[in-house]
Amino acid sequence: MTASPTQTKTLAAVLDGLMRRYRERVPDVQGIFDAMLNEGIIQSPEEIENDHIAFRTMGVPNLGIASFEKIFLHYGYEKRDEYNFTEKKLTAYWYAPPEPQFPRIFASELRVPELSDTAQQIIHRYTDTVTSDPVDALDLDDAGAVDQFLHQPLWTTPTLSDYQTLLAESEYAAWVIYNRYYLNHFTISVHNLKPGYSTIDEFVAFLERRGFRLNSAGGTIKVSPDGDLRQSSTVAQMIDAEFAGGETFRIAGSYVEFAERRVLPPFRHLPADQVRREHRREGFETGNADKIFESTFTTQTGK
Ligand code: OOG
Ligand code: NI
Repeated sequence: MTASPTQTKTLAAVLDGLMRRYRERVPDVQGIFDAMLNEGIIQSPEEIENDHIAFRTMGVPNLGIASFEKIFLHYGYEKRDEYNFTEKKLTAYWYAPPEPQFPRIFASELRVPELSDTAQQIIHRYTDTVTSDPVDALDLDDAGAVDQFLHQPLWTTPTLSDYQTLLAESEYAAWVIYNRYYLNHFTISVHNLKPGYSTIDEFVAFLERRGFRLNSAGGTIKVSPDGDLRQSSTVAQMIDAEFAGGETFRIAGSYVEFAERRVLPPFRHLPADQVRREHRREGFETGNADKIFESTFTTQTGK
């Protein structure tokens, strides 16, 4: 499917709104841009290719992927492969963009019915106030309305004690109950950067020299079994969250990811200047993603 010029324009505005708030919330984003500028890897942050962005959702009636995906399907995104994370009780899909200048989308959902009764009760206490699919009530052609929707509370602010009970059982549940649809990460494509920084190993070495904290779950660099999708991420930055009743607590916010997609075997003979997105490894990888989720988990943020 292709998007109309109006849809493309609305999509660009929605993505700009997401990125603006994300940059404010995650100081590492500007920090990494500054380090790349200072190192001469880029002349301007606009040169950076955004491989994908990611969202997390709560799998309950009227919400979850079935609701959330309608926004981006409307702009011409196409739903692709499904991924299952048994231990984390998550389901995810990726979505291909209508045009190659837009990022892919990775959207996941917590399978709430698999949680303990206590955790389910806590989640439903908040989400049951949503009695119809809120995306159905949105004018998806109005970028301002969509931007506001993605950054508005979908349910009341949780109490610290509910947050902590969820955190003990599912770090993902705790993240979503507070952070909702805030952009979880954006992803710098490293394979089109200049020589010396265009492999994940080189780029990670640069980030480590510059003192960025990287997620070490399953090793700093996550490699797909075919060897062609290589990913790393920062450890989520902490935000001072205010809970119901005014209590504050430092919790995990969002993080930054880095991805190298290697050229697929049938195209490896192509001269570098002829390699385009369709010649590289597509999609995602369950084994990599399983560890990248942990970028917001206490096991990483509390290191
Ligand atoms: C998503 C983790 C997975 C990827 O690229 O495989 C992921 C999340 O933390 O919500 O981003
Ligand atoms: Ni990702």
